[in-house]
Amino acid sequence: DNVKIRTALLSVSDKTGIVELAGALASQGVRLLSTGGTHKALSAAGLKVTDVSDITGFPEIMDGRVKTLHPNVHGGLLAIRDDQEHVEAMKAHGIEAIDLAVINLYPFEEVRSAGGDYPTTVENIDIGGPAMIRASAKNHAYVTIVVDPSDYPALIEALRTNNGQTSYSFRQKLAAKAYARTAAYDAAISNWFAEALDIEIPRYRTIGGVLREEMRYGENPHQSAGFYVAGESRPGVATARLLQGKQLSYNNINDTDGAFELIGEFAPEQGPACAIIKHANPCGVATGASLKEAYLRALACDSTSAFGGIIALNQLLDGETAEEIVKLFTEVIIAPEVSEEAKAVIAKKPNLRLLETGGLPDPRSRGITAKTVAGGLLVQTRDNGMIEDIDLRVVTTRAPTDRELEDMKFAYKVAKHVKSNAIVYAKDGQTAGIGAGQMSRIDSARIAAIKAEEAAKAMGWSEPMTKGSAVASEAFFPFADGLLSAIAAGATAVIQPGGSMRDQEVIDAANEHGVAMVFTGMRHFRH
Ligand code: 93A
Repeated sequence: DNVKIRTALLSVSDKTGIVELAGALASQGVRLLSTGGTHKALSAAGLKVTDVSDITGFPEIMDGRVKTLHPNVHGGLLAIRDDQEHVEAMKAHGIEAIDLAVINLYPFEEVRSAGGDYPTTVENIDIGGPAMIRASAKNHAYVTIVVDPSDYPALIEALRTNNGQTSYSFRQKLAAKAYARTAAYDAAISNWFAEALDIEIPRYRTIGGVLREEMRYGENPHQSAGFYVAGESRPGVATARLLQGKQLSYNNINDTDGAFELIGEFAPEQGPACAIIKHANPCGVATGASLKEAYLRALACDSTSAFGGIIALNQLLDGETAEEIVKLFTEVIIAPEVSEEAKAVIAKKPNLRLLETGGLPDPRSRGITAKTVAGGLLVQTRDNGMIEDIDLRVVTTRAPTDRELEDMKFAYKVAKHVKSNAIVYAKDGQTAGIGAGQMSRIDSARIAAIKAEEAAKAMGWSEPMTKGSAVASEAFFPFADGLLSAIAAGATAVIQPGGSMRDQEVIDAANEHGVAMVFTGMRHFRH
C-alpha cells in the first residue's frame, strides 16, 4: 500500500513551485531526475539533479521532441515491481524504477488562446509529457503522478507525515486527475484543429477545459460550479478582459454569453446596436443613430425588466452611452472596446462588471453547444444559420414594404436568441415586444403584446409600438391563432420559417387582414 519514494522524475513547463518541491524531496533523500529546462532551474537553485539524458544514454534530440521517450524512462515508470519477469527485464536492460513523476505539459491551451500561429501551436503539442503521465497513472500501484502544481503542498505533507511514502488511495486519486489532465489536453488539441480547419470531427466529440475559476455557487446557492476554458480564441465572455467589478457569477456568465452572441448578429458597419438581456432572454434590442440612442431604444422596450440586466454593445462603448447606462442598475456590460471616458464613468459604479472582448463573435462561425442529459451528452453544432434575402419567400398577396422587410429581418435575428416559443415584434430597428419561453406560441404572442402596451404606458406613448410593426416567430405558427393575436396587436408584416401542415390556413388569415408574410425556410428553436 505505502510506497517509498526513492527516485523522482521532474519535467515541467510551468516551473511554479518546482524548486520548493524538489528541495523538499531532496531533503527526504529522494534522487532527482529531470529534463533540460527543469534541470537548469533546479541546478540554478543549488539542487543536485541527474539529467534524463544520463539515464537514457541518449541526448535530447529534435528540439526536445524526443527527450523522455525512451525505454529507460518508460520502463522505469511502468515496471511492476514485484513481477519476476519485469524485475529481470529491468536488470537486463539497466532500467531503474521511478517512483514519482511530476509533470506538467507544454502550454498548448495558453498558446492557443493567445492566437499562436499554426506551426507554433503544433509545436506546443506535448507528446513525451502525456506519455509519461499516462504511464505513471496506469502504474499507480507503484508510481505517484503529480500534474498540477497546486498538489505539491499535499505531496510534501504526505511524504513528511508518512515517512517518505505515499499511500495507495493518494496515488489512485492522483491517477484519476492525471487522466483528466491528458483528456482535457487532447480535447483542446482536437478542438483547435476543428476550429483551425473549420471542420466537424465525425464520430468523436471531446469537450475539455482547465478550471479557470471556481464560482461561489452555480445557478442556485446550493449548487457548486466552475468555469472551465480550453483556450478558444473566439471573442466572448470566456476570453474577455474584466476591466472592473467583482467576479462574474454562473448566471452572469451564462446571460452575458447570450447577450454577446446576440449582439454579434449586428455587424458594426451597419451601425450601433445594443441588447439588454435578462435570464438569457433579451428584454430589449435596438439599433440607433448613435450607441446612446441604440441603448435608450433597447431600454424603452422593457425598462422594468432591464433592471439588473446585462448590456451588450456591438461597438466601442463611449462616455455618453456609459453616462446613460449607469443611471440604471446593471449587472454586466460587455463591449468589443471601451473608451477611456466610458471607463471613468463606469468606475463610479465599482460593482458593475465591465468586460472588453477586443472584437465581436462571427455569427457564422462553427462551434458546438452541449447539454448534459442523464448518462450522456447532447452535442450539436451551434446555430450559425443566417437567412439571406434570397431565402425569403413572400407567401401573401401583399409583399412587404422595404421598411417592413428591414424590421422583419431585425426581428428574426433577435428571435433566434430568444427561448422558444419566441415571438418578437419590431419597428424601425427596435424591439417593440418580446415573448419568450412559453409552452404555446399564442401565449408568447400575447405576452409580447402586453409588454408592448406596458412599455407605451411607461414611456407615455400614445400607442404601443406593436402598431405597424413586423413580427417574427422563430418556428412556424401551428395554427392561425398566434398570427391573429399578432395582427390584433397591430403587426402588419410577419416573418416565420413556414412548414406547418396548416401553412395555408395561416397564409389565408394573413391575406384576409392585408398582412404581408415571408417564409424563411429556417427554424431557430432555442430550448
Ligand atoms: O517534446 S516532447 O513531446 N518530447 C518529450 O520526449 C518530452 N519529455 C518531456 N515533450 C516532452 N516533455 C515535456 O517537456 C514535459 O511534459 C514538460 O512540459 C517539458 C519540460 O521540459 P524542460 O524540462 O526542458 O523545460
